[in-house]
Amino acid sequence: MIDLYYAPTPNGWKITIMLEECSMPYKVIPVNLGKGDQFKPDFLKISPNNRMPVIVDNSLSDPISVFESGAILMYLAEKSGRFFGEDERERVRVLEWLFWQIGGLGPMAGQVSHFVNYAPNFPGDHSYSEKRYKNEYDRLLGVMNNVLESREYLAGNYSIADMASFPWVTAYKRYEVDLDSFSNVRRWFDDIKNRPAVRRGIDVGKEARSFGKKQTKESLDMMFNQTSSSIKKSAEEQKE
Ligand SMILES: N[C@@H](CCC(=O)N[C@@H](CS)C(=O)NCC(=O)O)C(=O)O
Repeated sequence: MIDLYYAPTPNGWKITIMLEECSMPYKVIPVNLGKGDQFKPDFLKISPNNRMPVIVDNSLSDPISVFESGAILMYLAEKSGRFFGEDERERVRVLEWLFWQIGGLGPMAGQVSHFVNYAPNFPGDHSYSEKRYKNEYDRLLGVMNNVLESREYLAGNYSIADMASFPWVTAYKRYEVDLDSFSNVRRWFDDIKNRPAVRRGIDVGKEARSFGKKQTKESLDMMFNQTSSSIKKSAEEQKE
């Protein structure tokens, strides 16, 4: 059985979608990010970057933990033998688009989300930063639209690259993006949205979703005032 340390956010959904697509049994262990579960010493042992998702594969005689959503997707794709390309050439395409998501679409969309959903809680003029990230998100959707002109999915067949990218397109309305102006992305998005496993994956833990909801001062501090001392503090508590 796989333990999944999880909160219902786009990075978490990547993994619930993959587990559902592969029909792999898993147990969800909720990580309450607004309350600081990501700094608990036991969590940091398996996730030194104080982020979820993380999995622990207990089906092995010596259980293994994996953090970083891209690494988890690759681990699960290798374990299941699915969604990782059908030959060497397609596998390279899967890697290209998976890393494109991990290094580009995810972080940029994450920043758009920050400026749309959370920055208004902080004083100051955020318009330059918001525009900078919205433009970059727009550029990346354009890149995706181009590749999807000649391919049904990012790497050819449906793969972990699509499962990684889809969650970061779901919030397009809140990010004030007209998805219809990216017609290939719109077709791809609607197709993936209608997959039963994707719907099940996105529904996992939905009652704990917090985007767009009013944040407490405590949860804003927990999420957006992190420095190296946040982890040091946790390491010190562990020693006590
Ligand atoms: N690069 C990481 C990013 C994971 C990430 O940013 N997770 C967020 C939620 S979407 C998190 O755990 N945030 C906790 C925090 O900010 O303290 C991955 O792909 O797994």
